[in-house]
Amino acid sequence: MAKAFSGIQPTGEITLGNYIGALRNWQPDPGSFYCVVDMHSLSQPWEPAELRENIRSTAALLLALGLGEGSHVFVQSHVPEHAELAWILNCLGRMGELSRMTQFKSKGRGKVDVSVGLFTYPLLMASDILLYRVEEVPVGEDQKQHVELTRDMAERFNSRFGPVFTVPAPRIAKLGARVMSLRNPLEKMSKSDPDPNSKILLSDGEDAISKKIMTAVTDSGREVAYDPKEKPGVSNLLEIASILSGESVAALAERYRDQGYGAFKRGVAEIVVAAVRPLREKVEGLLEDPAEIDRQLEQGRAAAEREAKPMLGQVKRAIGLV
Ligand code: AQP
Repeated sequence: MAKAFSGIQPTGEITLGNYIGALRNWQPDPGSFYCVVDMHSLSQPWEPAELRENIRSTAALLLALGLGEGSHVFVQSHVPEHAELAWILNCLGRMGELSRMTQFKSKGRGKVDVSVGLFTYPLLMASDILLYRVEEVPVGEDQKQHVELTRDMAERFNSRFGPVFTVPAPRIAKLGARVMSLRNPLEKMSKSDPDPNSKILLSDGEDAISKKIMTAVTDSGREVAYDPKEKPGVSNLLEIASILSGESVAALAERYRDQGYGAFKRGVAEIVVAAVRPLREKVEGLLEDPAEIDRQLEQGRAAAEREAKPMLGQVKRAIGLV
């Protein structure tokens, strides 16, 4: 199995989009590292108490997925090498390439009242990845451009200072790489979306999930068919149901074709509830044992430090700081 690194921001409660697009593809492997990237969440306004809570619940989720056993789970700010390498990459990255990042364009471009961190965070992300000599970065479609920037940074560094970094590649699933908002199927489902009905949270109970899916925006007509251009709402629900049930999109569309949107949505809700419930219960159980969470995070931190420290040392020697 290829060594992988990936991270998730504790910017809010984790959504089904995060799960389908990213977390589900994170494999436990002794050479892989998965991270709660808490420093990234400082790039947008935050509340300290909420952030503290979100770091803990996000870490509990990664541990509930079993990633702390076969691989390593840690919190980014516990390993200071991330911030140190980020400064070095800030001095090697270019304004022009960062200005082309679509996430910055959609969240901050043209506004003066946004943080400098929102502009430079792709270089912190590059540091996160490059410290661990990994080959793959399993992410959703929205992060592909940032992984490509990471590749560019690694190649530029290696050609100027010698072969220090492994050049990683994004790993993006064919289906579910961009789960869409339930309220606007032309926008991605986002944990920071203020509309609670736009997103399914992994902490949602059966009633909340059913209500959100039953009120999801669908398309005109009543035929259930997979057509992301003409029927983005129905196609989004078909993709979600297919990934979580293992049944093909074609088979699901065929079954519900003439049953109307009501019956289709009830079927999707059942599939989502069955997938989310065991995960939610595991997370709730873990959150009752904060000492166990801390113990596993400390193990993850120590493993991460063993990789990150010598890597940063090598970088410093290569660029002339040591
Ligand atoms: N809607 C989505 N569909 C598929 N994958 C998604 N991801 C996020 N939203 C979707 C993937 O989840 C991983 C962790 O995301 P992140 O914490 O880095 O934040 P993000 O990419 O900025 O997405 P969010 O969840 O919408 O956060 P906010 O609201 O803070 O911007 C990534 O691999 C991402 O691709």
